[in-house]
Amino acid sequence: MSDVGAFDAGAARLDVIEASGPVAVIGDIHGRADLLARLLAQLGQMPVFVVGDVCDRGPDTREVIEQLVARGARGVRGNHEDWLCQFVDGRGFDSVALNAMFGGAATLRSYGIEGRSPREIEAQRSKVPLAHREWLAALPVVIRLVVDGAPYWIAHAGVPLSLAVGVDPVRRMREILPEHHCDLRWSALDPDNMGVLDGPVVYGHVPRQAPIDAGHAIGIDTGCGRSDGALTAVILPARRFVTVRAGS
Ligand SMILES: [Mn+2]
Repeated sequence: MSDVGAFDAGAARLDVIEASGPVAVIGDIHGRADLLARLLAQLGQMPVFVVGDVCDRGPDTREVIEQLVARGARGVRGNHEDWLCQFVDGRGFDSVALNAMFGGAATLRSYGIEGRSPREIEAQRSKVPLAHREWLAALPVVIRLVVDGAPYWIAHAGVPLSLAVGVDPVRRMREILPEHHCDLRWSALDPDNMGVLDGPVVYGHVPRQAPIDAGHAIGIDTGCGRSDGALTAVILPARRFVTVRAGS
């Protein structure tokens, strides 16, 4: 993996966003532009956030990011955005993306980028439109989302229990991010091993058959990008799930 120390400034950023409900937080999309289009149509005009992992595996990451840019969606970066942010920022291509399990070849294909060597791939970076590069570069690692005055958190892999945040969670989060931001994108945790903050943490990262509301943590990765996967959003503050699946 890429060296944590080389990661860009956005990687350790927390954004605080205030919104009026309802808002939607969308789970891992993984290149399924078809499911995203159907989900966005169901969400109407409410503000949209993503929990990260918009890219890889599914066939059309380019169209996913195009829809998210057009929709004014914001969100956090997932572990799958690590290589893509690094690539589009000009910090080099990490060939871990070509691992079949990781699925980055599909992302490159969606942008018309051919070739197998890092050098060949890096030479085609400009095939990713500037608007997409800017959208990716702007993704923080954590969002504190205040909906109608009530706090929620968005972090791709949730917040580990060991990093549980104390009386001033925003300050504490900013303190832990420089050293621990990777944990918030890469840890594979179940809700029992996640910290209890001052509001629920909406997370993705670990595919589940159905979304889960565990009180302190709301898991919304329903395996989008896999053949039998579905795409889920949670509507806040109602904590209602909306799921679309292929062929339904
Ligand atoms: Mn994922």
